[in-house]
Amino acid sequence: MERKLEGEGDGGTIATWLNKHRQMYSRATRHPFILSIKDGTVDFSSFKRWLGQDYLFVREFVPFIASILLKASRESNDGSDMEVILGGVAALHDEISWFKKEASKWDVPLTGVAPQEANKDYCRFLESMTSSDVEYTVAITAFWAIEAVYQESFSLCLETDCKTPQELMETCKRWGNIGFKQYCDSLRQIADRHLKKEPEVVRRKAEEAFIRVLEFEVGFWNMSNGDS
Ligand code: HMH
Repeated sequence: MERKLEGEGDGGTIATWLNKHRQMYSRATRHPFILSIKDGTVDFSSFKRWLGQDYLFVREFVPFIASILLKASRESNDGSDMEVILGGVAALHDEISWFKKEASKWDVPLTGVAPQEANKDYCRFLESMTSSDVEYTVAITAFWAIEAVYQESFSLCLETDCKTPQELMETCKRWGNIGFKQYCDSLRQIADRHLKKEPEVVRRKAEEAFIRVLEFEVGFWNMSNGDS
């Protein structure tokens, strides 16, 4: 049953939220750390800290995605959601190999590295989202937001006239490329399709999860920059 949701245009729930929370979204996607990559002034020791910490994060991301895959498989639909998420799992597998290669290039150790506070907080949130009590719609909204922040951030560093250092181009392309953008758009469509059907209480939980992701992303960038 289609119903008109209050205060919502035709762009969907996420468009409404992006507009409502645009300041926070922009803090996450145009963080000084990303802007420093874009203008070529990035401190390489910050980049290396980010690399080591993000590897730890990505490893924690695996059970999170697995839990979403499980929830998607239990949804009664044609299985198209599951294929998109499965694509995400495959990309993550590749990403872990990439982190190892990149870390050895930069002499960043990956074993025995302690997660910093902001990373631990974020990973705890991921873990909380794996609970079977968390609705599929809420989890997939968080998933979309996590991927979208990286996509939007790193694609900024690929715009023309950027001074992104050559050594960081591969990193920026990993999340800033058009294929990753299309994948994020597919996640957004899935989230929007489910949000439309949910009662207000679940929609509110999903909005809350979206906002928390933005806060955690800002915290993660601050930590990478050495500001926390
Ligand atoms: C902190 N957010 C963080 N790390 C990532 N690798 C992504 C998002 C995207 O996968």
